[in-house]
Amino acid sequence: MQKISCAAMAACALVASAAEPSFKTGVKLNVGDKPIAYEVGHLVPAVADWNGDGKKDLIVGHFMGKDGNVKLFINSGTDAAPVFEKEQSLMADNKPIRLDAG
Ligand SMILES: [Ca+2]
Repeated sequence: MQKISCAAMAACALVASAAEPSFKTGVKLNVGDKPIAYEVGHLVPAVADWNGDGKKDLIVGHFMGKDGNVKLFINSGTDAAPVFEKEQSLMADNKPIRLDAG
């Protein structure tokens, strides 16, 4: 069994039914040639077309202790071969969004 670091983003393709799921080996998601990873904390990924250009972007909640924030990685590639741009902090009222953990 191959382990994937919990602090690094990885994508796995579902290759069976939801009733009997089976996954292909995960691949790390990169910005440029560097994996999307954080030294500490828990990552909660979601995929959505954030900017409405028809390509799926990556949104990541990053929780550390009692605090968390939300990062956005815009996809400038395609859905089949995404190219994620440098992270942006999601903002509200000109401040990074902060989330309470728990
Ligand atoms: Ca998009």
